[in-house]
Amino acid sequence: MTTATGGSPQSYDAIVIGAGFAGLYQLHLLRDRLGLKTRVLETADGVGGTWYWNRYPGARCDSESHSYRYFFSKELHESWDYSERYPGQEEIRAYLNHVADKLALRPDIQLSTKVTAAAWDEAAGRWTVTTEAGERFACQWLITAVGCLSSANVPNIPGLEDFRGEWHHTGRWPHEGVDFAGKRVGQVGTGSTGIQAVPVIAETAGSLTVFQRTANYSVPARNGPLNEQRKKEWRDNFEEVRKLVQSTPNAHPFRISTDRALDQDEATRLERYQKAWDIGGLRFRAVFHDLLLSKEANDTAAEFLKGKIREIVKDPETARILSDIDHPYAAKRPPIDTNYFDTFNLDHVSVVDVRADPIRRIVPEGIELESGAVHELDVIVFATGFDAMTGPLLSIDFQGAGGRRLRDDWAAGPKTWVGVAIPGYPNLFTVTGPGSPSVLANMIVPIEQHVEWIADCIETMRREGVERIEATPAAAEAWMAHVGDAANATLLPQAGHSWYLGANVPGKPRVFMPYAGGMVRFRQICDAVAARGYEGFAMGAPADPAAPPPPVLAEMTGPDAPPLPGYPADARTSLVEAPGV
Ligand code: NA7
Repeated sequence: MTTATGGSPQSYDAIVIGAGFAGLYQLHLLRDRLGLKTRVLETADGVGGTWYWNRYPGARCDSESHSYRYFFSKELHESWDYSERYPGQEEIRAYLNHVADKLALRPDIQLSTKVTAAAWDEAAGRWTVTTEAGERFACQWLITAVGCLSSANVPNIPGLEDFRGEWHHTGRWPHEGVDFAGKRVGQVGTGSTGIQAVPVIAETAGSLTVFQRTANYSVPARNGPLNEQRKKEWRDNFEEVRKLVQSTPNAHPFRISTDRALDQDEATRLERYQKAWDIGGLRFRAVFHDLLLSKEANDTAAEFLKGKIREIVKDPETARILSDIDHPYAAKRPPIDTNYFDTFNLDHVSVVDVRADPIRRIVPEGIELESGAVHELDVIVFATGFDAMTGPLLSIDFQGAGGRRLRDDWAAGPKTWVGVAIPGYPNLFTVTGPGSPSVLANMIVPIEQHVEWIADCIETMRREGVERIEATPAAAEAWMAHVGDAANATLLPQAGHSWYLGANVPGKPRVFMPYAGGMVRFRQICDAVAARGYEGFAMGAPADPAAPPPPVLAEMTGPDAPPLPGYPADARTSLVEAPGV
């Protein structure tokens, strides 16, 4: 392959950034359906996206394996079985490698290539994409498939550079693994990742100290192997599972009950919670319809789950710290686990409440708290999450029409039209960008929907001879207002420190980023946008800054919105039919 570090850039119809679930499928559609000369640029030296990087102990998907796979091809579906109820990191990576081979995608994927900048050339009507190595690519369409959770958030704790031991962030885990045997390990962070990692690290560590800033709920995953009959069932029921995940608001393969917690007597409620606890996983969220809509309803689930922590954890002070949870259940992403709380019953595992006694700094020997206490450590694991949703996009220096910069345009928070397009950035599409249901859903379903919508849009442009497309500022303003309204109709913003709001990254604007209106509604809105000739977009000319908001949004979300397919007629009167996890 020739490269161009000076002179003319290599020319493509489309460049896709990222080779995870989104990038692989986008390449397949653009190349094999539309016949576009397409190239995928990927930082890593393998495909897999988030599943390439997140190799920390216990890394596993919280979506059930029969739903965490592509649904666009029955043949592809039938060519792969997962082995467990929830797929582990290595198996998902193996699946994506299998897909890359099966669809012969590799020749058009350039690995070890980090995109650092992309600039729109108005005269040429093309993007110029620049990599860290100085290669340049030109393309008419630029698609980001960079994921929502790929910019690791290593907290800026003073003294880290002086630490004598080793430290790792879970999202940038060494490929050769980390040997914890007999070592004093400290883990910072108790989100979904930390909760998965604790029991596995504890298996070999000499001691494990968990530094908890915010206590968290967790429901047992009840993971286990799938027997041959189950595998066959998932293979044979492709159409049913596909229909199901495309019809639920959170794109998981189970329905959210239409019953309300507050309509039940206490005994029935507890029985339902216990049953869901026994079944395990994110299904707990689906027991009642009103869990994310009413604080009073949520309190009943929260109390049940806190009671479980106190029941499992033997030491009363440890149980108190772990169950001292300050936010409604599922207002932050609800973790699921394998033996998380039980692990604190082991003699060599302890929790430190760093809300009560915050981390002051890192010293050569370990972690020092405000009280002056020093925890001596050989290894620090940062399970401290990500600069979510905007981080991966803003790590690239996007320069749009007239030299405007995305970092400036999003200084007060991201703005997209239906999660896929940004005013001022023509012919740029963002798969699961801010404003997409993305992380509030089983990611595969929004990814497939976006990727297909983008391919359809480009196909339409080519058919109609339209060279340029750009979201209007009014459409993005209206969409982000709607994203805010959808979140505010739920308890989601009540977890003030969640990464949904950007609150986990100091200085990041607090804007609720994912769309909480549900995947079914979202798909319906996107379909209407396309069917009405791409409303909210300027086709073939720069967007008019004075253009009014697109009527499609008000019509699809207002009181006269069409019913949601498969839902009761009155569902349309509620902005949030039933939000995602
Ligand atoms: P999360 O959910 O953002 O969790 C990060 C954890 O790290 C959380 O407990 C944070 O506490 C904690 N944290 C972050 N910075 C610090 C500092 N400086 N000191 C102490 N504790 C800190 O990330 P995950 O990787 O677990 O999960 C991300 C998503 O990946 C997950 O939701 C799935 O969708 C997959 P805080 O709550 O901010 O007080």
